[in-house]
Amino acid sequence: MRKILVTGALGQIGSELIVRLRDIYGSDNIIASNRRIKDGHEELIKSGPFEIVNINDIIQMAEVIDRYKVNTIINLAAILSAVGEKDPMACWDINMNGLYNVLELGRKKNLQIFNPSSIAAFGPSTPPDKTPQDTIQRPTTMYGVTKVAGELLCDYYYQKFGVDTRGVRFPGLISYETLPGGGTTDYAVHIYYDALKKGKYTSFIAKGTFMDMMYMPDAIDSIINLMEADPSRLIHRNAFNISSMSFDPEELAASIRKHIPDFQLDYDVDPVRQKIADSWPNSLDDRAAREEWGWNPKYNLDLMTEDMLEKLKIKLDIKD
Ligand code: AKB
Repeated sequence: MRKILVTGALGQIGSELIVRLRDIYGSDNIIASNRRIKDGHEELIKSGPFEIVNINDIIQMAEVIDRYKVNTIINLAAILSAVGEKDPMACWDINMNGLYNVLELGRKKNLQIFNPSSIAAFGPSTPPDKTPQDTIQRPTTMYGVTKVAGELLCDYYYQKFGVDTRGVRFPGLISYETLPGGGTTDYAVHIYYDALKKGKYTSFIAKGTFMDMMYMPDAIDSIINLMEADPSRLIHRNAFNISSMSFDPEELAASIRKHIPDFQLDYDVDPVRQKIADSWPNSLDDRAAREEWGWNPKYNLDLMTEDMLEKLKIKLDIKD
């Protein structure tokens, strides 16, 4: 029986992953954790075990792992790209020193570990279109540096100590439950809120900037399917390219206009986030994930837009 500790559980991914994991494995077997309580997550906190855990405190983490007999960690605690550029040292501390603690506990206590990487693990010298699974990785953000180093560290713990580490390179993730916290791809979430609330959106990412994106239900499936995959089929383990769509702000706006015909998009480009976006690939080649563990996303841009608008209308209490 799995006993899973999820770090960063009150973030954009965690808040939806916890619900799915509790459905599949049983509420008592999923220990949600976060470094602090955040408003708006009362229901999640009450729906099963919840602990305050700081991944930089290995003693605190070890105590929680022992108390609940945890055998799996899904490590979602991280600082994202835009915030990482404002405070690179904090980004390194949480993303790398925190991961090191997670891996050390994995080694000492024989745990399976999922640690997400990102399209940010690539940089301006990476082939930008249909970026291969194995290619040049010279990122130019601190977040990207921690993601490449994290991929390598997870590989090392598998090869040297046999720790069952696994991970994917997430693209921009779009969801309606919890807002993303300080990434470059966040515009693709904010646009849906403003489309419904104001009928217009000012994008901080420029027209013509293509990035890979994914709807949250597919991202959640990727974590669960990879963790459950037959290990003998995994060649890459820690850094699978996964992708379900690639678009620029104009294509996203066109998809929204199929439901809100008067929706207006204009631009006030943020040079910091634009520079980050320009350093990332336009689209990834995800054949290794498809071949090694059956990655097969369900949502394309229009299916995602339809569902996002429908769910957000309910959440924001917007009547037709
Ligand atoms: C970010 O924009 O920083 C994240 C990511 C692509 O990893 N959404």
